[in-house]
Amino acid sequence: MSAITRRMFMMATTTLGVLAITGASAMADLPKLAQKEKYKVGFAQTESNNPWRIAQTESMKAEAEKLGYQFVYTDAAGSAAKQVADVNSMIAQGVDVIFLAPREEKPLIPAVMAAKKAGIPVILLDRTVDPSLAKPGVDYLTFIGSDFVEEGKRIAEWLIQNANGKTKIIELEGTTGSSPANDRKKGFDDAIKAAGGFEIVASQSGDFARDKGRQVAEALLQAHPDANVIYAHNDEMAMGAISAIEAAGKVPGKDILVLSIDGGKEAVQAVVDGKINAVVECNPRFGPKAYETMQRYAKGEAIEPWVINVDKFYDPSNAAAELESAY
Ligand code: GYE
Repeated sequence: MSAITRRMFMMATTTLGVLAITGASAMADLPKLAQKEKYKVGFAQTESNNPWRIAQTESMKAEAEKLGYQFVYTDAAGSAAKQVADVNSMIAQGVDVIFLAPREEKPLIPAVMAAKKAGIPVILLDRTVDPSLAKPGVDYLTFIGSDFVEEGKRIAEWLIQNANGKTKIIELEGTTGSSPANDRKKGFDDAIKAAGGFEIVASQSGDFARDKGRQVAEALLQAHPDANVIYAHNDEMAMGAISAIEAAGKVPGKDILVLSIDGGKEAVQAVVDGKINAVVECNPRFGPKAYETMQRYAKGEAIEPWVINVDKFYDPSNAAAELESAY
């Protein structure tokens, strides 16, 4: 390299460094997306074993149909390995964009990188990937989803205000290695520790699933008969926990407080019925925002690294009034 070209190269790298910080032009690395009337979009779903997932798929599909887009859909049935294969098959089918709900933070990195290499923009939906291994605006376009740390913190704050002497907590974690499980735990645990006077007597994964949640809650209630709070990382496990509490001859919502995240209709109804004490919403209706973000990118707009979904909060003060609008 001559002195001049070396100097120019150094200037370019410094400029790139600065641009990377400003965000917008960091997107230089990303695959481009042409402006078109109709797109062929791929949605790589992680599993379909709960109402949240089914509502999300429905929203993605219905909105694609409304726009006249071709919708390529896969369901990884709870397997990260299958989800990587699903993304590869979408690449082979030449979709314009891949919407990916990554089951776990690390195992889906190869899928994100393969799409980037193939020149197909990826938008992460509802869960994200390990930020030290893949970055928004560089390896994938953006993450659309909730602030899970905040969700955990909001539930903890409700408990801190309304515990009434109930301080022994069982935590039912979501899928191990998934971003909502990691972050809902962090947000809740940190706030509870900072408040003082509470004890998390057990914290175990129920894999975001109802029956697993019920089984884990049953075992943990037996091992910790003095537990009087159950915090579940999603509604499905909270509903499972309610069955476990009732099977133990106790009253959910009274003897044992039940806290949840998702805010589907069944859970909001359980708040009305007094079986769940508080729920943070995590709305699965992603369709409109997903395609709008894609279109903004095609138009050449700078896309923010995180398109944040704003969550509602349900407790006895508003559950009855909000029931109709819950998904
Ligand atoms: O809370 C849960 C689902 O990733 C935000 O995954 C999502 C979570 C949601 O299976 O019910």
